Amino acid sequence: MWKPLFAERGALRFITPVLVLIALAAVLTFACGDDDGEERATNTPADTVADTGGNTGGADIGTLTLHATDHAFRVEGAKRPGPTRVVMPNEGAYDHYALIFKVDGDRDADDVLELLQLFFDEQAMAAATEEPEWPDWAVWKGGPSVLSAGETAELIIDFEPGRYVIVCPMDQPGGVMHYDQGMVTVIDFEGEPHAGPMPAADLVITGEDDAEGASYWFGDAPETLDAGAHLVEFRNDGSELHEFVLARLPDGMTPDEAFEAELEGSTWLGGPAPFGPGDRQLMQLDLQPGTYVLLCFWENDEAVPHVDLGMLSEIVVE
Ligand SMILES: [Cu+2]
Repeated sequence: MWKPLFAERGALRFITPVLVLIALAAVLTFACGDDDGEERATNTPADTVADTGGNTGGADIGTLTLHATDHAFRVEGAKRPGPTRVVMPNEGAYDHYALIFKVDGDRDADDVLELLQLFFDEQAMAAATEEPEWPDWAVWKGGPSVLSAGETAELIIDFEPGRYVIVCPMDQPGGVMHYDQGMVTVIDFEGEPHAGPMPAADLVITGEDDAEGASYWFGDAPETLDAGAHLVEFRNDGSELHEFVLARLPDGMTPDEAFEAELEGSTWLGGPAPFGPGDRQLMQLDLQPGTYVLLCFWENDEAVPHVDLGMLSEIVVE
């Protein structure tokens, strides 16, 4: 299985950056959007928003905006199937996350919350006599992973028609999961699909493994990149789920120093959350100079996170 962010790395424990205290005052003035955290889709051609970013040319791509607030998603835009730009501005004071599941049409948000409770609750897991099996009706479909306050993530995801449940599995502050505080939304992607095509990325990074649970790595991750805009394709060429969590380290810090500090002070950029073999998600990045790390916290059968088994790349942006 997998824990949203808390993963042992030897003696180290990755923790999410603590809340930005300065932003606390600001959050009080935020309009919180819908209180029940759920907006149903309306499917009209107007959902096709003019394509403004990236090198997508004249492609027919939807735009879905997931405003992340403390603690709700406010959803705007395209809910038709096909290639869709998923834009998540983190407008809250805390880190947020948009973990996407494709679910059977007769399932709802409560079914997913019940499932997550079973898998993420350490007491429930400890009490279980054997590890519960993840059901077929909920498929991991990536989405922007942990994203620091004030940052915006932009992925391009090809949605098959059907129902999706999106949750935030963060728990700052106080240890209550954001999805239990209203940060959950259900979207039915239906109607005439966006024709696409998916844009061509200028860089492909793969998630790979030896299919024996022993060795994991990111394929073709560059050691250096030029600053500026990059459209990156993250592709799962492995045999199990992988994720592509991306963080920029604090200025002047080496990766060793950053891990020593449990990545505190890093800027989380919302790289794709776990998705399955054969699948891919694109990400529009605007990189500033610095040192970045790409990480996968999915766990092998022995509950060792992939990051401990090689799934860690450093990228220096110049
Ligand atoms: Cu992995």
